[in-house]
Amino acid sequence: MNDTTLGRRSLLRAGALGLAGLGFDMKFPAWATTGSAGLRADMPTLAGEDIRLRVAHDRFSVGGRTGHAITINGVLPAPLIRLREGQTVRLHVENTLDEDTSIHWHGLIVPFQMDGVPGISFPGIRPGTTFTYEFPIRQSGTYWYHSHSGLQEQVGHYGPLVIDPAGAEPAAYDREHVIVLSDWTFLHPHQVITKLKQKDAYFNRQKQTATTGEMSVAERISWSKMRMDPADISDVNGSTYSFLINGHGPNENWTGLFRPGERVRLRFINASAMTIFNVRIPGLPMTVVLADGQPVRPVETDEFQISVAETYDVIVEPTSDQAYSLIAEAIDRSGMGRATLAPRVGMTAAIPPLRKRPTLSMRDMGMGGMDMSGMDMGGTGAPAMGGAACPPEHAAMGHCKPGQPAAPMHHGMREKSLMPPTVKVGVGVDMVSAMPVDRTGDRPLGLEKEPHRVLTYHDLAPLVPFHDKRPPTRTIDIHLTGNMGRFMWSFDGRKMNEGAEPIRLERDERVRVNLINDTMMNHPIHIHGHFFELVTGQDHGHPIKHTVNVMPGGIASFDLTADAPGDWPLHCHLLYHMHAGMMNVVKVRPMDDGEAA
Ligand SMILES: [Cu+2]
Repeated sequence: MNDTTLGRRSLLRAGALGLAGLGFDMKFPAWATTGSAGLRADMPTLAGEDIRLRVAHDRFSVGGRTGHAITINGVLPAPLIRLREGQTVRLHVENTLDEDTSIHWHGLIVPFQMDGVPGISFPGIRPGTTFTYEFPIRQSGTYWYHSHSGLQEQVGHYGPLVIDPAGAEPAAYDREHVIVLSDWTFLHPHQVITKLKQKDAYFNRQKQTATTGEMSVAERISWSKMRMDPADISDVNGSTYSFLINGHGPNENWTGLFRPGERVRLRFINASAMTIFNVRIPGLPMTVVLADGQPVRPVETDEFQISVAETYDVIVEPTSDQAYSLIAEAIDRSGMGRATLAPRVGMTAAIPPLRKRPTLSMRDMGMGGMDMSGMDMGGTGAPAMGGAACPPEHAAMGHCKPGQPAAPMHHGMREKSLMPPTVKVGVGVDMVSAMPVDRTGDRPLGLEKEPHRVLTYHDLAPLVPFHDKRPPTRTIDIHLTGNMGRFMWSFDGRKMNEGAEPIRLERDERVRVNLINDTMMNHPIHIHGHFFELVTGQDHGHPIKHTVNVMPGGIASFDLTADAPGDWPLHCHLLYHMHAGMMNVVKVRPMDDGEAA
């Protein structure tokens, strides 16, 4: 069975169930209601200086089934919070659950006590209590907010946050829609974890057999010798997930309205727990104007990949009186989110079938710099690669290309002697990238051969250059490590909850951080309280981001100005990876009162 039939069949099945069997009324915020005319001044929205949010147990329905959810003010996604740069806001969060909760303001520059991470920034919000966050708004753009407690984010505890600039809007538009992408499962999140730990690739039901796929016999033998599966793209996928757009499943077909000739701004937020999406609107080019809330030089594309926790703002200009399908295809092609942009409710456009499932390449295995012919898969490694990352003195020149290997060498995937002594090599580290390379200019996984334009990080140029022009004075290597079979994830082989040493930064220090992915999965790495410059080596400058997707077997480097004193999480934003321990704390000292680390 190919992916197309799978996709069509599940769509038909869900369609037959329809919405008739729901049994209760779904409540959506106005902006997320189908047929929305977009964000308008007369729309009820959460704005002003005092905002009340109530976290509660709730129910959520999609595809004819209803399950347990945790919602904010009774809606999923949570309400849109709309603020203005320069204001101060007080957010009163009431916890009606029987467990602790929290809200983290993703991408917002706040005092660290207001960052909302239990055990790091504050104690959390106890059941039956209200916590008031208060902070000045020092930025503008598209952001979001979500629980940082347990696995609540998986069951609906997330919503969009838009900040209007104090001055002129960098991108002119006539109408705007918020597009929140997410993944929903009727399994309890703890059941998801149990299944992930019990069986390697439990949710991956698209396994490549000996008789299918495009791989040669030699390639298949290589993969099986390495005890790895090139179809392991996502840990949790469409076999359990419904992919939602603004809280609506594909058949509910959330529709956003436009008038032909308008410039329509779409604020994409990937609020998924685990799903990286490929986004396209067939027939309609998209001009990217913001990435992670920060303005970029407008760049036109036909498709972009949005990793978990990233945001992209795009402008589209539909000129004719027709509908367009908005497609958010899961990275492993196990399903899609689908919505429609149309001049009138009820209009639809063709839905492209799911494309062919991608498989991992040698580059994804961390052998990016190697000559593939003559590869020794057995694992007789010669260590001493060194110099994988850019020396900081090259950073300011903007020509740095981290991760270029010196020469082709023969390594195995499990040659742990390649790891530097700073990495703890135990059962939690099951593979090593022998030759990791900078992949920030690569097309994202699975989009390598698409005939149309595909956005890469190299296409992103900041509209306003980063304020700190100093070259970094120190380099920190962080290895993204894991044991896929046992679902263990960590930085440098040490899990957060097993006493990983915090990363200590001097206040106002400028550091180069090299994220070296020793696993075969994408990891969206996010730092709280700061934006960084993603080192792309492009003459047009380095984009300013809060989250970077580090490709399998790849290196991504960023330059950070440690200007926010406090304790800040640095973690993989795949919820179950973070939960498994792929997280650490960055301590920036001294504090204002002189407190050292
Ligand atoms: Cu991860």
